Amino acid sequence: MTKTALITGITGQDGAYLAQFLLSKDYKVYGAVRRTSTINLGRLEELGIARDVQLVPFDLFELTNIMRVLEKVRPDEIYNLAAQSFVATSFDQPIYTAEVDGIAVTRILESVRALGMEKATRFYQASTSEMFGKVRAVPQDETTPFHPRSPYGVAKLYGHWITANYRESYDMKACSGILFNHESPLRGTEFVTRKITLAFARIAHGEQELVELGNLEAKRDWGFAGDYVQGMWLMLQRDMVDDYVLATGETYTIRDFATRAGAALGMDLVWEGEAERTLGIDRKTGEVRVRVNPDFYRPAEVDLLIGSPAKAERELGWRRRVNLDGLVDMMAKADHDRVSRGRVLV
Ligand code: NDP
Ligand code: GDR
Repeated sequence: MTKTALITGITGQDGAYLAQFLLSKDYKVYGAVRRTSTINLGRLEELGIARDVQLVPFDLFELTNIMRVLEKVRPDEIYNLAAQSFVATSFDQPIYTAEVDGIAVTRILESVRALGMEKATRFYQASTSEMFGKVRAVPQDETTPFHPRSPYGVAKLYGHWITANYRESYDMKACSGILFNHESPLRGTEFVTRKITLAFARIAHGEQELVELGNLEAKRDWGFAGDYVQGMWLMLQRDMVDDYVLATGETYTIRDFATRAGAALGMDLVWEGEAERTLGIDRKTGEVRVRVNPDFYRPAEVDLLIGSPAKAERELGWRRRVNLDGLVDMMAKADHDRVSRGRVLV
């Protein structure tokens, strides 16, 4: 029988890949979208699925609206991916971030319960490695204590625990995926990986002179978003739902990522500002100028993320297929190609 899924955040990176994956499994896919003057369908269009999903107006602040949508759609599975997802912005908009990434999760869970749908509807919450924050263990897994370092991480921790609370209190099939950074050609341009690949592509085409970055020494465990959305689905298919880490088990600095992105386009880098001083790299040889601008530093940083996907591999049979070089190559070439064609997804 055809299953029905409701995805919040369907216009974002993960929402688009998840919708594509669920459609390939014959799901009827509803996308919950907030009303804006122009709905951002760029990613769904790029994947060629904009017409295959049913969009429903949905506001995370409006309980009555959430209830009406759930009553109409009656989803077998809800994937709550909508969020103010940019860590840096959460320092400037901490209260808004708490509402959207934290309290709104309760609005959805409470709506499911109030409608008596808790036995029929499964719920996935998009939790994050940002909840680990300050390094307490390496690698981080489902047993590692949390110590978030941003308003985003704190808000997501609330969403994480309220999901566990509804599972334990009301026997709901609700779980969280604790996902480490995952990227793709559909990544937002404010995140460091895509900021780098897009800037390098523009520099290669003479459209930009240099790129300014913040902390080059932070380490991240980067995977491919297409692999991670499959893990979300696997989590909701279990009889006993549970929380899982999805990660690659490898970690690299921002500087490593930039160097590899340059190599993917056959370009050497010139490091300027703080980077030149601290790295002692010869300025004269490169073609791409990377300047460190402290304006991009965060009030508190997460220095090292590296996750263990062992539980997901063992219990869900989840495997990531794309490694860092594959990911960098995919993103660098996609942006190079887009800039060549004058069609950049931003
Ligand atoms: P994106 O930033 O690409 O997408 C965010 C989505 O949330 C968009 O569809 C956006 O809609 C929607 N949204 C934002 N604010 C609101 C709001 N106030 N009301 C309704 N919808 C809103 O994020 P990703 O796809 O990368 O991430 C998906 C989820 O996974 C997020 O919850 C994120 O925090 C979490 N996560 C992501 C990781 C990653 O590495 N990508 C890792 C771990 C967790 P619009 O198009 O209208 O702006
Ligand atoms: P992150 O991703 O904060 O890990 O959150 P982001 O790409 O924004 O930052 C990663 C690291 O790079 C450093 N950095 C810069 N970051 C940005 N954005 N721009 C820069 O110029 C820059 N220079 C250095 C940052 O300081 C940081 O250390 C992402 C989001 O998708 C979250 O929603 C998700 O929960 C986590 O990943 C897991």
